[in-house]
Amino acid sequence: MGVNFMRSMQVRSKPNELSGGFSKIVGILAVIFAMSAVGISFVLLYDSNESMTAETTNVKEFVVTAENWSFNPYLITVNKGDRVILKITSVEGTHSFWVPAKNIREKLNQGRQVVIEFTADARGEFIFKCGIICGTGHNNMKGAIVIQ
Ligand SMILES: [Cu+2]
Repeated sequence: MGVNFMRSMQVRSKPNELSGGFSKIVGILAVIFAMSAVGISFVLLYDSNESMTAETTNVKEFVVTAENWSFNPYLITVNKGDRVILKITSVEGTHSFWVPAKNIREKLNQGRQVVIEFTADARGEFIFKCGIICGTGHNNMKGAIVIQ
């Protein structure tokens, strides 16, 4: 009887060992998960801090082309406070990029990129247009910078 009892204990102890091993794995996984969760939250915290500081120094870059007789894109939308970089190239003819309200006026020679940089300091819609009489469609060469 005693031997049988021991055997049954041994038999019983086997699944216990197995489940013990299993719970060890679960434990290790839980630790790994917890550590990675802490790591992820650190990353999130770091990221949110970064985006918080970036709100005042957000850089918005646009590649703009001018041709006969349009700008592409003709609508440039940014947020107030953004640092705006416009990389403008005429791909056809000689034009200019003129923002009367912002005192910006740059000649666009074909194939030569002009970089205009400014801070969007006031909300509004600022019309830009070609400032060089460039042909029959000259008056159509306009667009807007929307600062919201
Ligand atoms: Cu023009």
